[in-house]
Amino acid sequence: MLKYVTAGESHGKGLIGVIEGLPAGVPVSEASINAQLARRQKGYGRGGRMKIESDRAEIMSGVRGGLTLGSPLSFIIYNRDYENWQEIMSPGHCERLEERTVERPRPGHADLAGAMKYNHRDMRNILERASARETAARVAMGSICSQLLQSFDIYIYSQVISIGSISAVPRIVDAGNLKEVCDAIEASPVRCADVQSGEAMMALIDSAKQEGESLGGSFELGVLGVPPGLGSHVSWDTKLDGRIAGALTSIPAIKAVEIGEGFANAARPGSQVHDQIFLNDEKRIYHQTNRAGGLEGGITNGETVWARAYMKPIPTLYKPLQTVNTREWQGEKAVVERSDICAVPAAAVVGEAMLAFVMAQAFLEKFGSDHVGEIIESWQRYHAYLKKEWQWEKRT
Ligand code: EPS
Repeated sequence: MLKYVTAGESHGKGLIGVIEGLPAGVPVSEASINAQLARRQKGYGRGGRMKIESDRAEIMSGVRGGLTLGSPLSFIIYNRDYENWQEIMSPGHCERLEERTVERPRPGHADLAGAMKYNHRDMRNILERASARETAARVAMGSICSQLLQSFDIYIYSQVISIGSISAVPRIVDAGNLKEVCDAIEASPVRCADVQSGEAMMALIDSAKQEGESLGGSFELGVLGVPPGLGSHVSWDTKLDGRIAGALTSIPAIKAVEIGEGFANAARPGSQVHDQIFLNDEKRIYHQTNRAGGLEGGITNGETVWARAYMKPIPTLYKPLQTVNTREWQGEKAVVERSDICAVPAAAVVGEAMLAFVMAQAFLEKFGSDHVGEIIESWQRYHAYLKKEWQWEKRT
């Protein structure tokens, strides 16, 4: 069973990740992890922290000579900002412990609920871990899962489809245009393939900044090259759509997820929702549409798996909201911590990481073994079976 854990506070020494259950023989490089970390740091609307950090993962275990060993893979990403916070965040004696105490919880943040649960009078003890900084470790973890999936020609993409009130028409991504669309997305500071909508999104972020506001939005994620048969209909926790939705809503500020055209489908009659099944010229089975997002009964059906995630605005507002001072017990404005105005483009990269994890987990459940070579054999055998018995063939 593939699993991972992260540790680390936003202004502590660094972020640590441990991944267990990876087979031996997966090509992994620090350079490819770091390329993903750099993508997460970008995005129009990010705050001052990203100017301090230059996130780099150092692999501590589980890889030798560029290949996984089958043992737990661990890595560390040092926080450069720790230099400025040592006397506040040190695990030992803190000279300036009281200096950045948080007692005015931000509505929408974990501050108050976490402080009540763990009995921390200083809510910094909550916000340091609740911070989206933790997602750097997830991106490092996810990039390793992506490297596994790529060995089997399975590719993940993301595109931003809205920021605040500005929406773009998402590009339909397939194997034929994957590179072209992804290049356009990467070139956009808001990860939006439509240049005009991207500019409108950036203008909206500029005005939100001036007004002391923050903004949410939404993004789409897709997985190309997925075989049918990942996940299962048999139990609530084996259904892959549920696992994807759970993984995506675990990303800070993600409050809704739709699989395929989930929201629009709820308003349509069945005949305009369900993807009809055809045979192509080579007598191979396929669905002409993909409103189901590549998942039926919680099982992949061989089409592109796709989902959309919806992010609320970041709870730190430079024009702070009303709250209660929990030391003085009087109404006051919430604390203002340095923050982003909009982090939807970065969240899309984190979404890719979470999706890579869930897909790699499901892939290993189906084809899993201790070594990549055996997985390749198992996948080839399964593909031959699908072709012979079910008229299904992987499209390139
Ligand atoms: C983030 C690091 C944080 C925030 C942001 C994301 O760093 P700092 O608190 O030092 O500015 O910029 O986190 C949040 C918006 C949040 O609400 O936690 C990062 O590395 O992505």
